[in-house]
Amino acid sequence: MPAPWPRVILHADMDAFYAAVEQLDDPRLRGRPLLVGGTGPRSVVATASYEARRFGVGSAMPMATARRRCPQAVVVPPRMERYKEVSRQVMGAFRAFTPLIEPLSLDEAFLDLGEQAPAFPSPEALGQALKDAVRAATGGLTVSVGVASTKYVAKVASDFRKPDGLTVVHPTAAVAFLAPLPVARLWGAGPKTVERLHGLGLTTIGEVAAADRASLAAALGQAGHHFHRLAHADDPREVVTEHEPKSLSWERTLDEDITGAAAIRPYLRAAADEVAERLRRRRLRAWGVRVKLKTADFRLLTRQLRLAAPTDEAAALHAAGLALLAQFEMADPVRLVGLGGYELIDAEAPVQLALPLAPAPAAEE
Ligand code: TTP
Ligand code: MG
Repeated sequence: MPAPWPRVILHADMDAFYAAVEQLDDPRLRGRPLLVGGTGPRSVVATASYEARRFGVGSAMPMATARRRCPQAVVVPPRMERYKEVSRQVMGAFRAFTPLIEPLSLDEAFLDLGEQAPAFPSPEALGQALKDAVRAATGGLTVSVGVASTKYVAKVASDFRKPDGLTVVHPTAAVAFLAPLPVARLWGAGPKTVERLHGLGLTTIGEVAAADRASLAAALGQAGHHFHRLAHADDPREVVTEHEPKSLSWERTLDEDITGAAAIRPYLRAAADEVAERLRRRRLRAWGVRVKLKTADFRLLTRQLRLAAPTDEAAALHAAGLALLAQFEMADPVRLVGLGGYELIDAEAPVQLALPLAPAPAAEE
């Protein structure tokens, strides 16, 4: 991955999510206009398949209107439990890339690839790998992905070529990427803001970027500063995960460079023993296992996976380490080997949850 990326942030958003799940589960619905929603007089469309969107129907439209515009559409009621299940598969696929995930809804999340990004040859390869992982985890669903160095630009980018899109915006190209887009694409700009911006003669994001910040602030208050910064692709917001990522790892810089999986394996054994012992000492278990290699020319390569169950056992960490090792291309000499556990949880927690409720003491006179 080329160096000039201060941060590598992905935004991923499933395509026509509820409708796509229905088409996945029922092949007869594939390729057809489909509306997901109720059919009562006050029902609205939750989402429409892309085949139906051509007829000008979409989310939040009254179902009656949508059916008038697209009478040939099949209408199916939502199955939330199933969408939640697929959402877990999708988020699980994301988690194999990074523990730094900020889900925004069932079908959408930010990912901060930080440490993991150097393992990919290019941002395009990274985005494609994420799309492939989602397709594999769900049995065939597509996701649109934006790759950028800020959350805002990544979000706009994921929407840029929907469905099944992949848009990479290099940090140096971000301002030019945003410039021709309408001001409604400024994050946080609702209809009122859009009207005010239009009133100032500003219809594109580029025009907002070129506008005088003081007059924007005079017209819009604090929001004026905010939109001016966004228009300059300036968005320092971090990807916020639910729990702080903690990890425990072991790594060694070797006295001599080594080459090939056979030479690396003994270090993974030692690392697994050490990490397991430290996990047990702190009463923690790891959901994730990561293997890190640094090549003789100082490239940092990582592979990680999420276990079926959290562990503090050396054998499980070692097995995961070996599986991860097999995913590297082992041609180059290596100067550092590491293995870590991440996404750590309290070892006691699941045990306590599994305990049956203590029976209430029998009342005795
Ligand atoms: P979105 O990601 O906004 O829409 P989408 O996935 O259907 O289509 P795309 O991203 O390709 O444009 O929302 C995700 C799901 O949330 C959507 O499938 C249905 C549900 N939803 C509603 O129930 N009501 C709504 O008004 C919206 C916008 C979404
Ligand atoms: Mg979506």
